[in-house]
Formats: sequence, structure tokens, C-alpha cells
Amino acid sequence: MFTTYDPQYASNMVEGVDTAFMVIFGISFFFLIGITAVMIWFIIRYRRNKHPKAIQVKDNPALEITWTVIPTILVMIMFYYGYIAFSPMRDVPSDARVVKTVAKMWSWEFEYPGNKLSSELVLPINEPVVLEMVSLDVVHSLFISAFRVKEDVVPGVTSYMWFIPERLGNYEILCTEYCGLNHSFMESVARIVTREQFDTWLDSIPAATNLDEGLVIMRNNACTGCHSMDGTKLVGPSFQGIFGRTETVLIDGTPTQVTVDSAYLYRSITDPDYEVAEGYNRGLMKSYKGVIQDKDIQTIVQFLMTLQKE
Ligand code: HEC
Ligand SMILES: [Cu+2]
Repeated sequence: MFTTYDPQYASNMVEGVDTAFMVIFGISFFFLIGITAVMIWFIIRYRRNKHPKAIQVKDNPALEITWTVIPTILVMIMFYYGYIAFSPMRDVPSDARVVKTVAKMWSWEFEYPGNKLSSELVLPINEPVVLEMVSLDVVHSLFISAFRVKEDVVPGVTSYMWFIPERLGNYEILCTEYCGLNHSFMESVARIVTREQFDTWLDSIPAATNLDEGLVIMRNNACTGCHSMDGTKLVGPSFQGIFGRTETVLIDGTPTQVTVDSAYLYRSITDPDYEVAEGYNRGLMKSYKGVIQDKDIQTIVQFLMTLQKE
């Protein structure tokens, strides 16, 4: 599914990061081998039957200066290459295309101009892009390893990353900050296409205003992080066919049959711990009473009522 290795760089950030990596790796490798060799040599040379009495060696200024100056120079060399790679990453070109990126348990959402939402990051080749990233719940981290870019997404903060995709293909997007139960499923794909393909794709996406208002409110409140619409069990029950279905709920621990109607839906949102859907944990969903305006809760209920079971 994903484009495999090709000597041609996939983004403008690859060269700097790979150079810094090879410099640090090279220096570390040299010392790993060097220190191990010296250690083995000392073990043999100064073994007890050759040197039965240890001698205290004191004050060797030449040696001390050497082992201070050389590592300082090496660390500065590593810093230099790291800085050369890092500094352009913070310097976003003014003509970069802005894609708003929303991280939530446990999916990525990319928002294009005109209120167009996509779960895949589709981008035209050779054009700079900046992702403006927010989180709706906990700390996530967006990582596109082929592009050598990675940035944390922290609730309450807008972070950003930019790059120029330079090779066509599909590249894996991962969340690299452990963010709960389905963290390992929090993945997506960066699809790099030609400009014409990109324009056609963008035209084909319906604007989010065409989405049901109730669904928009649910997305904004991260309900969809715990509830799927397609039957998948997440943290909470799926909303697929929820209206009119008969299910078992626990009231004070006593199993009770209910048929889902609008009153039940309203109660589930405002007092989720009263009736707890069987097989799910109490206390995970907080009450949204006073968090979401009452009229918006009514709108959600109306939207959920359209999801009837066949
Ligand atoms: C942190 C995860 C989480 C979030 C966020 C969350 N829920 Fe829930 N929800 C649950 C769990 C777990 C249950 C099942 C236990 C229960 O009934 O309290 C549940 C139950 C429900 C039910 C009853 C489902 C059934 O089959 O009986 C409804 C309706 C519901 N949630 C709506 C919402 C809405 C609307 C939002 C957003 C405003 C929301 N939830 C946000 C976890 C969540
Ligand atoms: Cu995550």
C-alpha cells in the first residue's frame, strides 16, 4: 500500500535530517568500537597477575584538556548538523498551503479551504504545505517518516509543521505519542499526487456545511472519537442503527431492556452513568449537560434519530 524506498528524496527535509543522523551515528559508532577495543586491551594488559598492585594516577593536565576539548568539538559538530536540519523546519514559507489538522482519539482529520474534511492528507507534489495542528483531547504526535517530519499535537496549543513533498506516492502517517487504547490504529496516509489530480480530488469533496449540523457538533465535541458511525466498537457503542434498537442497559447494576428513543438518547448524553450500555464501562463518558448547549444536544439527538436500524 505504501511507496517503498527510492533513492530520490521524498521531501525537502530528508537531506538535512539524514545528514545529521549519519554524523551522530558515525561519531557514536566510532566511539563504540574505539572504547570497546581500548577496554579489552586494558583488561589484558593490566590484568592482576601482571599488575598485582593498583597505582593512583593524579593530575595529568594534558590528558584532561584533551578529553574535554575533543568531546566539546564533537558535540558542537553534532549540534551544527542538527541545527542546519532543524532551523528550516521552523521557517515556514509564506506561500505554503495551509491544511488544518485535527488529532483526536484515535484518528486524524485534515481540513482544506472551503470546509472540506478528509481523513487522508492529499497534497500536490512540489508545493510547500504547512499543517496547523490542534488536538481535541490528549497529546498526539504526527509523524511522516518518509518525509522526516514529526511534531507533537498538544491540547490548547496550535503547533505546526511544514515541508515540500517531492515524490509521488503514498506515505504512512502515524501517531507517535501513546494516546490510549486504540493508539496503534491512529494512522493515515499522505497521498502525493500531481496538481491536476489534487484539484480534481478537492473538487470532489463535499463542503462540511453539507454535513448534518448534529454531526458537526459531535465532531467538534470529539464524540466521534469514542463512537463510530459504521458499527465499529470503540470506547463506546457504535451509533450505527442506534435509533429504535433494543438493548440491555444496567441501571444501578440491574440489567434492563430499553428501546432507544429520543428521551433515552438525551439522557445518555446528559446523564451517561444512569443507564450504562451493557458491555461498556461506566464513568468513561462524562456528562455533557452544561458543556454543550441544550439546543445543540437536541440537534445531536435529532441527528442520531436519523440513524435508524434497517
Ligand atoms: C471518552 C469516550 C466517550 C465520549 C467522548 C463520548 N462518549 Fe458516549 N458513551 C461512551 C461509553 C463508554 C458509553 C457506554 C456506557 C454508557 O452508556 O454510559 C457511551 C454511551 C453513549 C450513548 C448510549 C449508547 C447506547 O447504545 O446506549 C449515547 C447516545 C452517547 N454515548 C452519545 C455521546 C455523545 C453525543 C457524545 C459527545 C457529545 C459522546 N457520547 C461522547 C463513551 C464516550
Ligand atoms: Cu494519538
